[in-house]
Amino acid sequence: MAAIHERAEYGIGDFVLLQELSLSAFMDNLKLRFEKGRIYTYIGEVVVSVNPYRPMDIYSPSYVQDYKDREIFERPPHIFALADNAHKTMKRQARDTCIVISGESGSGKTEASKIIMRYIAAVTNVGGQREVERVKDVLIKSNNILEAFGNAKTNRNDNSSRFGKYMDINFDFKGDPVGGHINNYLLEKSRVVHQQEGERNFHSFYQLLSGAPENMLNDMNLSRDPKLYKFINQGGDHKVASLNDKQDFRGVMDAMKATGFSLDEISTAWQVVAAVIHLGNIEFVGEDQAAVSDQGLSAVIGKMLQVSREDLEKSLCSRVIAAGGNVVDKHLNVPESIYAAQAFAKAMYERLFSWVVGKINDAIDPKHAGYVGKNTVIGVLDIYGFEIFDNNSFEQFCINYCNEKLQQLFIELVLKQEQEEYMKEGIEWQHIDYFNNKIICDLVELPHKGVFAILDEACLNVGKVTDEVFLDAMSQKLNKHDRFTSRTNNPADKTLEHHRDFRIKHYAGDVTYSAIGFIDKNKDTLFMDFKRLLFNSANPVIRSMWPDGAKSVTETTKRPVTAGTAFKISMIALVENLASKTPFYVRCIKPNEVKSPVLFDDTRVQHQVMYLGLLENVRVRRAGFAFRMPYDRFLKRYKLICNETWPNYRGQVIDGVKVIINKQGFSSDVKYGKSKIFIRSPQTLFSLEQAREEKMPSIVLFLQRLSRGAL
Ligand code: AD9
Ligand code: MG
Repeated sequence: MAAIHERAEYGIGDFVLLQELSLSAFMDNLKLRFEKGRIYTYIGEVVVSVNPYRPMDIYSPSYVQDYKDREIFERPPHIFALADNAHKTMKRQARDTCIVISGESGSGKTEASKIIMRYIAAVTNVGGQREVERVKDVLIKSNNILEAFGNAKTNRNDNSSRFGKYMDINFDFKGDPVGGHINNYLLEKSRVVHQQEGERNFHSFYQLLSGAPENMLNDMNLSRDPKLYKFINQGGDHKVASLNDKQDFRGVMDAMKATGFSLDEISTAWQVVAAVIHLGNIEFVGEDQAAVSDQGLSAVIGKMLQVSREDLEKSLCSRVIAAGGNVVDKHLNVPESIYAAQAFAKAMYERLFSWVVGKINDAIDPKHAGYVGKNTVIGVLDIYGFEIFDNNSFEQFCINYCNEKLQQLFIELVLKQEQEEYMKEGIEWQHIDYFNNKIICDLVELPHKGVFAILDEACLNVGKVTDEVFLDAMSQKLNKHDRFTSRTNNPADKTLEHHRDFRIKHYAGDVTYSAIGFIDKNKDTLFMDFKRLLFNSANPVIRSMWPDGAKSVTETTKRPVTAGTAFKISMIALVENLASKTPFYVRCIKPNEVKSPVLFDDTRVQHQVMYLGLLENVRVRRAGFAFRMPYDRFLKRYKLICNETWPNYRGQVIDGVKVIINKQGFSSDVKYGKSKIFIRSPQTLFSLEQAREEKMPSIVLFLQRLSRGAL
């Protein structure tokens, strides 16, 4: 209905209202709206958002006021309306809600999540309680910190989230935020040691080098030039036009202080970042037994981590192992030491990131804020989008699996919700077919025969644990699966260039993965030596990041859960959590590959519209009943089009609604539910709205005369 509040030149504000539903009609409308700067369009209550790639003047306080406490159809489509709806539902019905933001890399998910958080912050705490203000401040500023340590420039997005984030915001009974909690998912830590051409390491590295004061860098023996450091110079040019590393460094420092990080904690965080940078430049010499070639460099790393140079070098060049009850030192050769140094750098950074998330969680823990009463939550999910790179590895596999899970949830909930609403209101329901991507989720996650299970099994192999073994096992077990291909299964397929490639037909497109590195990344082993080294650091903050370093060498430990399985478990839990809440959806679309504010790439957009199932979404809304509205709202809105109900109807609300419908001749197009009227066709709604528009001038005149006392 939102379209009615906009001029026709902006297209239709709700796809449900398209005169005739076809892919081309959908595309034309989306394109027209994008070109007119209307980036939001509804499908019922779902918000479709097209990345404008330019600052938009639609988030100011006056817009906030426009959307506050309004119904979704009262104003032009906006993500504020969705945020308001989620907040209202949570507050009025004391129900947990969640906002699921999906779309491919660079489509605007993270921006959407920040806009939603800022809206919620703007409309709450009118009483100005200090603690609530603090919580809101931390919630918003935490984004700076998380993005610094968890985002990076990729070839898809200058500010790409390289971790998944689910944030619960807790509200008290008045609807004010009193705390929150962040769950983070699988940081892409391989980036710490390796970047593809055109990409960067995490922002934090460049922020430190550009933004840290001279004396701080001197203390860290660092130069300002990222080109000098191997772990952060592999992608080529490190300058990103859309980012200001120097300024962002200051922003992160302020945010850390506001969040309650102590000065010691802040400097430790940057020392770990510095240690990782230096670790990238360490080199090893020696025949069978590796030794660090530049002891000056290991001394600097030791200083950063507050461990002795000797202990550090020992951890890099040897391994303590328990053999037959004896504890022995096993020397590493040069390749093994290089491998160890990389594993160490990745693990250090990952621990740092989790520790940062933990600190933010401490600061926003509702209990910490003294809040112990019952509270409801709004969960906001902003997770890495579906991605296809030139070279896709274990990380892309996990990220794309995650997107499959979310798509599956969308399918289930959108259908489930409709079905439940009809049942609740006692209305018959008509089924619409979807492409169901469950088959792909199963391909990845099923016990024994899914990719993760096959991978785990390959990792357990004694002796020949290689990526080839894993690929062979997949080729055998998934031979019949029409969503899986490898060279073994399909030798004629020349698109699988490398014999170690395999391809999955995802709901969002075909992705060719290289099996190289899957075993290693899945096992994710870090020698105990490093854990122990940092557990014994003289710096208590570093020690606190490595509590598991306390174990003794001979202590037998259970085989740790593999990275893939851990990810799978966390995704299943996430989906269960989301399914238990009332969901709201933002479907983000990337208009082009070149970050242009004016280019609408039809082919790319059409592809996204198709795989996101947006057309089916509209069909579901239309096949049943395109519109539903509580009786009281309906009467209030349309009573002016009927003499019997204007200016006031004295009987039961539902009877008033029936009078209007019968008078207009629409009785065959509606059904009366328990609390709402259901309108089947958009045309009926058009006519009602038109009748209302036509009546408006005379009503306005009537009201004016009334106020002048002329009546
Ligand atoms: V990824 O999966 O994390 O790689 P996102 O999160 O979907 O991706 P992001 O929100 O980071 O994409 O958006 C990419 C860029 O698009 C932003 O850095 C902005 O420059 C631009 N963008 C996105 N949404 C908006 C908006 N509503 N207004 C203005 C926007 N610019
Ligand atoms: Mg993002």
